[in-house]
Amino acid sequence: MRARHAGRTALLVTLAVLGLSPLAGGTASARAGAASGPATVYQIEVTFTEYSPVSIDDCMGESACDYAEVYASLSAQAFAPDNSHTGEVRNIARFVNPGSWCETYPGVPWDSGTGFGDNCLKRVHDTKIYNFKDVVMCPSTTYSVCGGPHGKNNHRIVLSVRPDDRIYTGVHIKDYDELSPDDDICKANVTTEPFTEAQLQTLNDPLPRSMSWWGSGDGGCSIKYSFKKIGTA
Ligand SMILES: [Ca+2]
Ligand SMILES: [Ca+2]
Repeated sequence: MRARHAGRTALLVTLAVLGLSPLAGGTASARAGAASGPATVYQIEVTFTEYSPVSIDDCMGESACDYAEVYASLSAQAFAPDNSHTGEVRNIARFVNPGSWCETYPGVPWDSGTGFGDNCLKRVHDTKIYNFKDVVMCPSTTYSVCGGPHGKNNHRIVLSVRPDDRIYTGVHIKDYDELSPDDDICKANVTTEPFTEAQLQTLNDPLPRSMSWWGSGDGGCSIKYSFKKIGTA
């Protein structure tokens, strides 16, 4: 769906091979349109910067109230005007069969290294600030499985964005509970307005953007992220 100029290009090539002019009988405006060509594709880097748990309330059994054991999925997508979209996902621990304490109760530290903490629940404390660059995440296109190995500094997603596209950025974090269904403690997401070509040409956030979510008595979140144009394709 994204190659929306391919058919036109193929037609022009075919006509050229046949020695025919696609402009025969055309108007000046038609010629101008044909000369403009496909829209430039901008490579926009979405960086997930910080996560801060807010008002965590996780009193279960012997657990304290102000920390949680989490797994998560982060997503950045470029949406075309027809709502077709392309993008990537980063996953922390796992949504399918979560609950692995991985030796350390309850959950491993946020910055546990690759290999030790890949699929383990991460322990986060209320109001502290956690950098997404420090947590091992795996790349994917879905929340449910990994598409590659876990690693730190895996907090950036590069999107191919055209003029009039919007960018969706979302973070879903869940708190694992042994004795009750897991709690949503972050479902923050923002979709931008359509970008103009001029905006895409100079896109480089001087400060991180922010989004927050508060949807239950179990906790909420504050998330920081940023956009930067790194090239064209
Ligand atoms: Ca809970
Ligand atoms: Ca919990």
